[in-house]
Amino acid sequence: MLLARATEDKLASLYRAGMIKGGVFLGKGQEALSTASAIFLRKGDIFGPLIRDQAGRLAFGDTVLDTFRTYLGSAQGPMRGRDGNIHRGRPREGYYAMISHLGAMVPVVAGGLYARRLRGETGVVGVTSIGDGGTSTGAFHEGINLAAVERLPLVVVIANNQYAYSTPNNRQFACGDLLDKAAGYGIAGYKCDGTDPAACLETLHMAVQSAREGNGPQMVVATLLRLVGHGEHDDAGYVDASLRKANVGRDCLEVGANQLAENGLARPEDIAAWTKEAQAEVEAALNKAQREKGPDPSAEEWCAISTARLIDGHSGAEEE
Ligand SMILES: Cc1ncc(C[n+]2csc(CCOP(=O)(O)OP(=O)(O)O)c2C)c(N)n1
Repeated sequence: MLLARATEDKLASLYRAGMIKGGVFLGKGQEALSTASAIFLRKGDIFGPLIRDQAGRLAFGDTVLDTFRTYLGSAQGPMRGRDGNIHRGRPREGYYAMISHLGAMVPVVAGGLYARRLRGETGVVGVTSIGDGGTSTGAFHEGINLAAVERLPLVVVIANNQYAYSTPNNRQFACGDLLDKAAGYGIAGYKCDGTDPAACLETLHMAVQSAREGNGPQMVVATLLRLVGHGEHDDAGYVDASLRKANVGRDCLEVGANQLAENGLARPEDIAAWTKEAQAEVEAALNKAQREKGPDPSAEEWCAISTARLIDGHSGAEEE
């Protein structure tokens, strides 16, 4: 969580300094949920992150260096400097590159799980994330419906951050609670406080374990507030001020620090030291990525995405 926050703070300042091309979408306030989404996955599992999942990406094994390489367009990044900032992954390792069309990751991860089943692999779990807005899309419905009928080991994590971009919940869905959708699909559902790291860990542990044990798809709905705009271009002026002061507006990093202190697991000075460590790791990765070259279209295959090397999860830069 600390590493994700330090990484994203740096990305925000690079964006403001005009050093990043394209959008920057941050997960501030969603780190507890995002980390918990990926931390119980093992080698061989599938993780299909969404825009606000920097923390989950790191928990699944992505590196801060690959993060900066992608944002700065380094040819040594996983997408060889050829794709958008958040569309990075290593598909062969079960780390799927995000698709911007909302909802699409649900059927894609469901399809990945189905393919594993056909290959005879067992005990695999796939986790994917979606926002409250994304739950209104057809792809979300189709993906979960298929997973439910096939009883695929899919965990769908819904971050209800109160707004779909600037559209509030009451203009987005008419069911009393997003969790009601789980019953509609005939799958298990859990609710949790997305600002509470211990609650997120407990809930995701339960959901991932249940999917792994063969109980079919699991839906987790976490309530929180996005502490930044939809993207760095958005000042989030539409957010109701009372929400920021409410429980839902708490910063999960502060909640986590208090939980650690209350349980005698870490003192504030430990957290300060870990924060410094994270910042140093971020600086080192940024310095390295900044010195690397971008792609050279005249020197390599233009359609990078179709290359076997990329699908294999190698940047190709290792051999250069
Ligand atoms: C199918 C589709 N429709 C519209 C968009 C444009 N779009 C990008 S983000 C967004 C809002 C997403 O809301 P939510 O899922 O709640 O996520 P949040 O940004 O609030 O975290 C929209 C409408 C899109 N990417 N895909």
